[in-house]
Amino acid sequence: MIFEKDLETLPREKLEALQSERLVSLVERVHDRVPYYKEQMKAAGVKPSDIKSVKDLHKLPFTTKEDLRKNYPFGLFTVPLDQVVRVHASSGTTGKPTVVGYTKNDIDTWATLMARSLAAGGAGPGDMIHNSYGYGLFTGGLGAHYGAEKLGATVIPMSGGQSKRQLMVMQDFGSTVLLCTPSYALNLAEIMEESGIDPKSLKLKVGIFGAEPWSEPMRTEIERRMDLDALNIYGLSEVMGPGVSMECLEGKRGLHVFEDHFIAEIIDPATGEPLPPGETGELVFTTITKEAFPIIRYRTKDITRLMTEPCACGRTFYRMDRVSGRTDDMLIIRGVNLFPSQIEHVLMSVDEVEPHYQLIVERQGSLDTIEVQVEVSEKVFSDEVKVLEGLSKRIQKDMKDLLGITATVKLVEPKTIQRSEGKAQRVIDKRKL
Ligand code: DLL
Repeated sequence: MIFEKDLETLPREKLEALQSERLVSLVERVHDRVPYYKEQMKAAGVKPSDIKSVKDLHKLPFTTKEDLRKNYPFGLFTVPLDQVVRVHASSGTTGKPTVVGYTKNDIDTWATLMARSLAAGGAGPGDMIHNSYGYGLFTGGLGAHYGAEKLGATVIPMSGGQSKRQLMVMQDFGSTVLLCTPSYALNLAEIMEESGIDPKSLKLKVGIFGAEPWSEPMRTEIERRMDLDALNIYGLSEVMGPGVSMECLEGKRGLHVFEDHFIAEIIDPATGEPLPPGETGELVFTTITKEAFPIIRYRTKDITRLMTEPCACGRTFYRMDRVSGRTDDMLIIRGVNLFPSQIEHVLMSVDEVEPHYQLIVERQGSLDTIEVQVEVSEKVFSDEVKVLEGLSKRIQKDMKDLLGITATVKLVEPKTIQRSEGKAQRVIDKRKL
């Protein structure tokens, strides 16, 4: 189902004209209202009148997480606080969080885009939306919640955690759509198996999973264990929250970017130069309809590429490929650049291991080393030492052959790696940088 058919299927020329019109007015607005943007534009030698269409976007300076921190908490808001009806903040593992604000209209736009996302996953009125994204300052819970209501579906505001209770509700209320992180979905699948719940006895038909990187084999694993279609949803607080882009059931490959609200660019993270469609680099967003907290050329640090091929669903919005990792999560192991999701990809193709893993990164001298800890099943774990050694050697060889890295592989007992209830922590970084 397409929630806003006219907009989601706009011919590209019309879409680009709409983007241009919205961009021009946005640039004037932030220039006039936010001293920070005015200074940045002055320093870059750009005037609002230089921006006449999307083609001029590259003239504008980037905004980074650092810039948001410098203006903490409300310095980049473009409306007075009495027009801000909600704030959210991203967790941020270091330093202050980044704070974002929404006007009434922003909340409504967000709900609409989340409704579009749910509809792209086949949901509609009559669906029981089981929302296990965390409620609170994190945008996942409330963002999805308002979208489900806007769609006219029934929302079950579960939030994360209390997994047994989640399963009880799923069974008793007849949840049809599951919203959570892919790592939590896997956790729920495991508890389902332990509790003897047959996924076929549930009404779940689709899962809308995001907020962290995951791989294609992980999709297959979750689909098999939960008996549903697993779709990818992407978003970030600085740009809005969940619902910036979403996969559709028809394509199930790449996430349609809601381009009437966000302009996506891919840049070379090292030089900042824009890259053509199809090339992989850092994703950059400009929001063109937000009122309280618009953002210009925000460097997401997420690595992906844009796909311009038409999609079977009829939406004209370009798709972004699944995010393979973040520039700041990239590991450099003896000169080889690597994202945790690539390791996930390799591990998932080994039958004897479970999809629970953790990467321990340490520094010996001037070199980074990596240990891949991965769980094996009870049956495999009780095998002879020789068999286990053979298996870890084989995985080590796969890592070398497929990724070019030398990693130590440690097979660990079932259930020893911490299960996630939200965003999984895959990397334990022991380097004292
Ligand atoms: O994670 C918003 C969200 C909630 C998205 C629920 C989807 C579902 P933040 O906490 O600000 O916002 O984190 C944003 O999470 O820059 C990516 O690095 C990562 N991320 C989000 N979705 C995906 C995804 C929410 N589908 C950061 N695949 C982003 C990979 C994702 N990474």
